[in-house]
Amino acid sequence: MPADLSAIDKAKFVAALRAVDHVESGMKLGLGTGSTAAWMVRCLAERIRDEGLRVVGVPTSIRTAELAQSLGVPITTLDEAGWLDLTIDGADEFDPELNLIKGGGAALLREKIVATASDQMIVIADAAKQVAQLGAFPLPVEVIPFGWKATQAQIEEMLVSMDVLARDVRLRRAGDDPVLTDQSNYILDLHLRRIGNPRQLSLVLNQIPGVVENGLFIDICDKVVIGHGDGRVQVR
Ligand code: ABF
Repeated sequence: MPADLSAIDKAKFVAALRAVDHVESGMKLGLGTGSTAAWMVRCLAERIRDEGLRVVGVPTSIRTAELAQSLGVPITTLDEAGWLDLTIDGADEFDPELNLIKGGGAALLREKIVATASDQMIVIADAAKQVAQLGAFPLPVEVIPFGWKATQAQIEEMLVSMDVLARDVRLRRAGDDPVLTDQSNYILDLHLRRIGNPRQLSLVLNQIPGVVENGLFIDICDKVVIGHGDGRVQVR
């Protein structure tokens, strides 16, 4: 274990390390995005260097691709790889049914495409990501820039019609500019506090013209590896 890790980084590292134990030579992997997934890429790189592990990864973001390349983890495209054996990725929240909110890193579209093109998805997360009910984390929704304000208005109307209390629906900005995803789309963050029926909300959101994808991952995650600041690991 790297020295001088903060408690949160130790939690992320031990979760990543345990998840990488599931990786075998010959596997085609989905490589997640975010700081926890970055530890996973580093752990993979170490096994490739120390054990000669033979794997290829499909990155879920440009930044994960750059990290993997810098560390000598072979990467390819999803079209080249076809079906994947295992995707390892982070999450912003997970509930008792292992449903997730993802997209805090604005990578949810590629993450969902890669995760659903895999035999198995393992989420790696620090214990703070565990919730009884999804929604405290603002739900990211990827929308095309064309007519985004109309899309936002339709989302707000839909939430009212579903009696979903929306404190706010906000365009994600970096300074004054909208955040652009790797697909050059925008992200709207839905501040809902709690989501009573995530399955229904996910289905309805994606029917709204202009919505590309949302950050609810329903029935996609097979296992969550939970890291704790004291080095303990739990598997759900
Ligand atoms: C990515 O990892 C995003 O979908 C999610 O928002 C993020 C979690 O980031 P971190 O591991 O840095 O907490 O998959």
